[in-house]
Amino acid sequence: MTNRRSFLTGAGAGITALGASLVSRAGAASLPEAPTHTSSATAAPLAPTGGRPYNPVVTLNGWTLPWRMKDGVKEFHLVAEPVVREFAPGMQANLWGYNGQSPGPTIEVVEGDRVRIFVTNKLPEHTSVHWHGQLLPCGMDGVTGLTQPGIQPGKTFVYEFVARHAGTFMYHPHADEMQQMAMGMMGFWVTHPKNPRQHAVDRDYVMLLSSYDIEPGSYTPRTNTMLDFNLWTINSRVFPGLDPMVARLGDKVRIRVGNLTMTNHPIHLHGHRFEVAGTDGGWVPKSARWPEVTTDVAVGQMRAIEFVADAPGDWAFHCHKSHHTMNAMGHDVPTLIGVDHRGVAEKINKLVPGYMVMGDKGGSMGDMKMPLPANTLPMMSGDGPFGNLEMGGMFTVLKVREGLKRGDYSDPGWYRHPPGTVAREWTGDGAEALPPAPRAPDARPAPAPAGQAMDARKPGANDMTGHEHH
Ligand SMILES: [Cu+2]
Repeated sequence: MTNRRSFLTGAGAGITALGASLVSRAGAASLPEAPTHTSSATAAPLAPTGGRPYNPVVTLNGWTLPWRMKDGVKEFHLVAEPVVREFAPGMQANLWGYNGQSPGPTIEVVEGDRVRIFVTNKLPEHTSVHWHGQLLPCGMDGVTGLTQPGIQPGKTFVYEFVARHAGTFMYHPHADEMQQMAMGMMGFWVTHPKNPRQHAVDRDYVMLLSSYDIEPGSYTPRTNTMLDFNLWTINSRVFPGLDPMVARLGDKVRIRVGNLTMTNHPIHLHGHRFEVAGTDGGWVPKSARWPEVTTDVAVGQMRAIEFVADAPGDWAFHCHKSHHTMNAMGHDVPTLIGVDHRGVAEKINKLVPGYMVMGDKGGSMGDMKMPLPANTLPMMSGDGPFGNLEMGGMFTVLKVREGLKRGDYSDPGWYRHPPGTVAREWTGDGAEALPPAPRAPDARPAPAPAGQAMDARKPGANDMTGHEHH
């Protein structure tokens, strides 16, 4: 049972170390509402309904958790539970999350706020919530076995602490982590500065990176996969299921990216230069920032990038690992560039109807229409104004436009390029021939010596692209 008086009086310099504790039956009657959200559209920023003012963030294809003020304390109610999340139209997954969704709702508070979070466990096993990056009493840190017992199924725990410093944090279980995080249990936490003019930006996007291993046609992630995931997600969505990020020309934009996958993600933005303005440790001093176009977000890290959206257009924003901008498919496919398949497909088709030749001219699959199992997504897809984008996974578009309204996040459609500013086919100008393209010396392989036959190489089981000599 929580002693609220000692919590409130201890909220200043020396915080009374109260552990996360079970809510009593009497206390449960006065629990704050636990709103749920099932739409996978981006919710409008949630303006503060009380307390100190702040500029709310936008959770891409997600939402912010409403709260209530009780005796000067901001109260939130998280419910850990199984959820169904649409990754993109055409594919849904059985995940675990909070309040109807994975990731859970974003929690937004202000530096100095006293915060109370009720956590109800509707999962079939115990859980806990760790508040990644927060400076808090040890007993509120949410590590099962170390700082608290697990929250058993059906039970509600309460966490109480003061949001001591402004910044960007995450929350996730510290209980059966391998299963629970692989099932999508995570959320974002933003503590706004006391002074809303400090670190002020016009648009503030937040996103969590997570990864899943879901066999095409099935619905539940394989949770013991360590590295070989096949769905790389932003807020448990994949392109083309991700909304664009919208900015008005000249807006100052912040994008906060947290990584709760098992590998690093070099996050890359086209057409702009940005600075890393914050980490989950706090704000980076101005003198310590430098210009970047890609920043690596390592496992368990958050990076807040900031830039001025000074270039109109539709700019790609994505993880630079090319396998992370693809959707589900096996990776045990040999490289077949340069192999002549003519005639082979017809023969195989007699044995295996529907067989198709892939990869002999490269890997482009944008225009291939493959029959897919019921619940999966094409590997590379997304229709753009010039055809198929051949992208999936951790990819979306930053749309910078002149004359948008402040706070208008609706999709402005595709960019209309000024005449003469789009790459085009060269058809000659009638007067000059195409200038010769210089070639690197010895760029072509030497012809085989006369009399020596070129024999085909049998690929070994583990070596599909190596160079063996016969
Ligand atoms: Cu990546």
